[in-house]
Amino acid sequence: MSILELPFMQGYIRMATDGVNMGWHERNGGNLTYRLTDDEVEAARPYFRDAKPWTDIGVTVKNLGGSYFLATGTGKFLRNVQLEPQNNVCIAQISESGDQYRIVWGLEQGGAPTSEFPSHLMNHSVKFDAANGRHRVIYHAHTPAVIAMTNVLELDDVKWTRALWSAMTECPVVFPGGVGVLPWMVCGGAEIAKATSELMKQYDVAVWAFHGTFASGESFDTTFGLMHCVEKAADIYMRVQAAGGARQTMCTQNFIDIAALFGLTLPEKFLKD
Ligand code: 2HA
Ligand code: ZN
Repeated sequence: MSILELPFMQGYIRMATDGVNMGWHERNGGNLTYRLTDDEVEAARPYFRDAKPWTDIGVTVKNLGGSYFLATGTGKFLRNVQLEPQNNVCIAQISESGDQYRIVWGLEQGGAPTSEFPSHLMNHSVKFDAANGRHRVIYHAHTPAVIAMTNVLELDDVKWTRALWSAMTECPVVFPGGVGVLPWMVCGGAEIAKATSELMKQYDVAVWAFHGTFASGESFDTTFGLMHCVEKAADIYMRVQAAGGARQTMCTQNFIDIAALFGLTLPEKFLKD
């Protein structure tokens, strides 16, 4: 038995590899973090080695104090995660005060968690409260159709949600809360972390203009599926634009009918033609 055989590790590796196969992770693009359950921490603990020194996160995530995260290493290529997980990802423990972390496993050739660790942790923190601890996965990917779309559609939550919902009938079912959109911002810092986590109070998806997509979910399957659905809808939107624009499209009543069928509540602000 090795730590690499534990189901959460297998799920993480599979998701990273699936994202690479989708073409979302050129070079060191994108990153993935997962908050371990208490049982998973106990299963992994025998493989922990001498912890690295405590390091400032740069933000404070009080409600995540004592949690453990499986995280991509900064500068690491997601395509290498499958081949050498121990050198490309790490498990980081958050201090009880929520302002520091230390590596307890992985990155055996050195390194630190993803440059987007502050963003990931702030979003885990917001989602921990917003979803009563159910959300465990935060995923950032360089999704080409979404990035292309940030060049053509006004960077507005309502315009984007309507455009994506209208692209494909499944969309309002998969992300009934809609999507939030951020203007271009410097990546990797506390500012983009704060702005994204503001959006994540109401959305499970945030679009970063000219950069990519940020998604939060309960499991590897649902979070990957969410990213996939948003990117596919953006791709359909861009194909329609390339074909000269929509001649007909779904309307508000269609969304209301879908919501009724699936027992969903769609925010009012997205229900205006
Ligand atoms: O991990 O994607 O946003 C590299 C990035 C930074
Ligand atoms: Zn990125």
